[in-house]
Parts: sequence; structure tokens; C-alpha cells
Amino acid sequence: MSQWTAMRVAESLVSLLGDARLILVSNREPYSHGWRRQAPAASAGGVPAPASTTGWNGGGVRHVPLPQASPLLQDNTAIRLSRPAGGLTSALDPVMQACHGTWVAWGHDSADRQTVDAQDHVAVPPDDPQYTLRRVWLSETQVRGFYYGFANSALWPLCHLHLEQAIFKPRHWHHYQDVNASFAAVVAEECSGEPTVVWLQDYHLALCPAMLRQRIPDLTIMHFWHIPWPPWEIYRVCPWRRELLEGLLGNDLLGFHLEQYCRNFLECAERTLGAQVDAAAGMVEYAGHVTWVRPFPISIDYDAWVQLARGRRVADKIAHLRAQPALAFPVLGVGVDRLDYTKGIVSRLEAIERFLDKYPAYQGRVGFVQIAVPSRTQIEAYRRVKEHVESVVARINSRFGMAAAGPIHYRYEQVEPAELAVYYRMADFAMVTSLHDGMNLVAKEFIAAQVERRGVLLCSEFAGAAEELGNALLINPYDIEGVAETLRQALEMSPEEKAHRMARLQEHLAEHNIYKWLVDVFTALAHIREENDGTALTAVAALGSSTPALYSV
Ligand code: GDG
Repeated sequence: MSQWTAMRVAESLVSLLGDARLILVSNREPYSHGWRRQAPAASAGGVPAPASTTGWNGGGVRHVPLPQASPLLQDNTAIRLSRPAGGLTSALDPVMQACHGTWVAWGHDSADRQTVDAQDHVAVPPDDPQYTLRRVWLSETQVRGFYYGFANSALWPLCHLHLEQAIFKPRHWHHYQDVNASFAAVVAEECSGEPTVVWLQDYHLALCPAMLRQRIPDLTIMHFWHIPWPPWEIYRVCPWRRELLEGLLGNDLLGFHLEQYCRNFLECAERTLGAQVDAAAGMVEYAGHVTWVRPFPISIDYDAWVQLARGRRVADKIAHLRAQPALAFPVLGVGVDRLDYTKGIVSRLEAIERFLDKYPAYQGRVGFVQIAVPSRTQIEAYRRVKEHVESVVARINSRFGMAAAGPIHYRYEQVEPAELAVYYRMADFAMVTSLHDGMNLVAKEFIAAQVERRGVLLCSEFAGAAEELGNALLINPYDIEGVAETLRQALEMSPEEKAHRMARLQEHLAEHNIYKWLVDVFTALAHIREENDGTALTAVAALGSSTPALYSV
């Protein structure tokens, strides 16, 4: 088991924080309350998750019953508690529980308003309250402009180099400013004069840091940006390029997955704002304030995925699945993605089609399970890519379909992590074909779940994960012929080489897990706080983190 465990890290972060409170800020909330139809008595664990049509980002939904009986309505609905099953919220939850901080997030669920007090607070986890969730309310119009509009129709495509999908509308921008101001006002209210560290998450909140800095100049503010930062030549098309940078430069520490994204950001700050940049040190000074910009490659709860994949009944479930006519192929591959145009699902399918064309001996012997999770379905570009994916699936299945089934088994739905682990463990190969991707956690989850080390990972060079995963087979998803060839290489690789590569990948991830990521982020912050106000660093030494010292360059 890794030295970086939830409990150990949570305790260490408390000492790294010293006397400061932690306020975490994200678009998504760690616990939500919704009116849901009662599940049939047999499934007492909760109701099935509805397919998400909102901005699911990195996690399905696990429903758990509320501890107290909630009022039943006539049509058999009741308030139920949900928890996103994504890696980030489950990794941050123990940290928040250990330091009893406050988590500020958009209250998006149908019963969220009914479950807060007069200050919009709800104590969580509800059965054993350890910290406060403060909900922020957004109107339907704000959600359309801020979330579907500027965040996901402008910033998302811009940062993923998909300029043809980017829509820059002043109305969306106005809502983005407005919502960021609401978040900043709520966070400032929560600070209540005590020493506080504010940790913001992701591209929904780019303006918040400067807004907060203006309200409380000596606040410690950090931000993690979960998607790539584009090169300046792309970034400069954004009409609000100055404002976004000025917003983010309110941070003391700004984290990206990769060194390259840090370099892109620094170049944008220098060329757009004329900020003072020291690229070697990862430092930028603007309007009298210094922001440190550092890479922190995010990871997964490795041990938890191993445990899921080794679960008591997983082997039986695999045998059951493989016996189904639709999956009765000697060789099975898997792909798991939000249905997003950045994930390169069409390229992946075309590469499989090319492979079957080129090597007919594999027809009827190779099948592929594609799990496509509904995402941002209110946006036209997402509806178009869904249609495209489904038309290619239909074409391949009609071209190569044998008696029982076509080679592509397509599931457009959310799937619980426990079931994902079954597919990951069962697969002979996994394909990650992102056209551009901050990190890609699916690649890491597949590795963790490969209990028998039989499988091969094909991973796009354009996913951040590729930097760490040299023992995967790296592919260029724009080169369909090349991917088809690499697929053949994967299938013809000796069992010894497969096991060797997988063992090296697993060794790496066992150490570089989500908890090490947390320690690295907070260690860097502790160095900054010491520089700013002399906070003791004994806790950093005690952790023995391998994070390079912030000032070592
Ligand atoms: C953004 C960045 C970065 C998938 N299907 C289901 C499901 N998942 C889980 C996976 C995985 C996560 O969602 C997907 O994470 P990714 O990293 O692949 O992709 P994004 O959603 O685009 O995430 C990305 C990440 O942020 C973290 O910083 O790596 O680059 O784009 O954990 O297991 N979970 C459930 N049901 C599903 O059907 N429950």
C-alpha cells in the first residue's frame, strides 16, 4: 500500500495549514440533495442514477439514503442525498473532514434549497457532520450563460485548441463575470476575518481570485486548473483575454497538470499583460502581486481502484459478461469517456475500423466496449459529436457484424465506478485517444484495475497522462493508420511484455496517487506562506514530500 493514504495526508494537511482555515471552492458540490422517486424496496442502497444531462465533470453520482427520515410526498418521492463518485470530490472530502473547513459550491439539485439553514449552510456528511457546505444559488439564465455559455462553449474549446467550436458571446461573458462575483462575495463572507486559505477549482472560476484579493488583500489564494492552458497564438483570440489573466493573477499559487501548460500561461501573461515573468522560477508579477505557477499532475485513488477491481464478485461478473453474445469475442477492448469532442472517440472508432479492414483475420475475434457518458447535452457541439459517434458505430457494426453482434458494444449512459472496474479488469486493451486532454484519469484507472496484467494501454500523446505513462503504447489520434498499426502491435505483444509494462505503470501510480498530489500542492503553498508571513514549515519537513522546493530554481 502506498505511503500516501487519505488519513495520513488529511492529518498532514491540517498541520500544513497551521492556524488557517481552509475554504474550498468549486462549481460542483460534494453532497447534493434531490427529490427522487423512492427505489423499490429491494435496492435499499439508493435510487438508480439518472443519466446526467448537466455538466457532469469527472464523476457519476452515488445515491445514499438520508440518515433522518425525509418526508415522503404523495407521488412516492423523497429527499435523497447524492455524492458525485468522481476522484476529486472523494479525495478532497476526507481532507475537508479532517480540517473542518468550508466547501463553497453551486447548489444545483432539486432539494438543495430545502436542506440548508438561513445562512445557506448544511453540515456534511449528514450522518456525522465534520465540515460546512455553503451553497451558492444560480438562476436558470445564469446557468445558461455562465456554465453552458462562457465556461463550456468558450473556455473549454479555447483551452482544448478547438477554436472552431468556441463561441464568444458578450451575454455569456456577462453571466460569467456575475457568477464569479457571487462566488467571491460568498467566499469573502465565509472568511470572517480569520486567517484563511482559499482553494479554487477549475475554469469556471477564473475571475474569482482577483475579486477576492480586492476584497481581502492578505488572503492566501490558490487555484487548480484541471484542463490545458493553450499557447498564446490560440489564447489571444479570446476577446476577454486580459480580464481572465488578471483574474487568475489574483492567486498566490496557480497549478496546472503539466509544465507545458505553466509555460503557456506565463507566456500569455507576459505577452497579453506585459507582466513580469520569470519562466525558470515559475513566477509572474503583475500589479504588485506575485503568483507562483507550478505543475501538479493529478492522479487517482490508486488503492481504491485496486480494491474495486479485486472485489469479491468481480471475477464472476467478468465471466458473466464475457458469456453474453454481444461480448463473446476472444479479445475485448474498452473506452470510457464523457461524450466530448475532445476525447477523440470518432478517431478511435475509425482506427478500429481500419484495423479490421487491414487485418481481416481479426474480424469476429476483436470486440470493443465504448462507454460514453452523457455530458453537456444542452450544447449543440455535444449533440453533433454524439450523432457522429453513433453513425460511425452503426457503420462499423453493419460492415463487420457477425451472427450475434457487431464489434462495437456502445453504451450511452453513466456507469458506477464498481462496474467500470469490472470492464477495466476484463479488457485486453484500453484506448485513450484524446485530441487534447489536461490529464485523463481513465488511463490511470485502467492501469490500477489490471489485476492480472494482461491488458495493454494505448494512450494519446496529447493526453497529459502520456508524460508519466511511458510504458503505455503512445499514439497520435490524428494518424488513423498509425493507431491501427499500434493496435495490432498491442494484440500481438507477448504476455511477458504486457505484464512487464503493466507492472512498471502500476508501480508508478501506486506512489504517484491523488494523495501525493494533495501533499505536493499544499507543500508548495506552505513554502509560499512562509515566504509571505513566516509560517513554520516543520509540517513540510515531517511529510518528506518529494516536491521540488519552490525556490530551488
Ligand atoms: C477533467 C479534465 C482531467 C467516467 N465515466 C463514468 C465515470 N467516469 C469517471 C472516470 C474518471 C472521470 O470520470 C473522467 O475523468 P477524465 O480525467 O478522463 O476526464 P474529464 O471529465 O474531462 O476531467 C481531465 C480531470 O478533469 C481531472 O483533473 O484529468 O483532463 O478534462 O474518474 O472514472 N464515473 C462514473 N460513471 C461513469 O459512467 N461514476
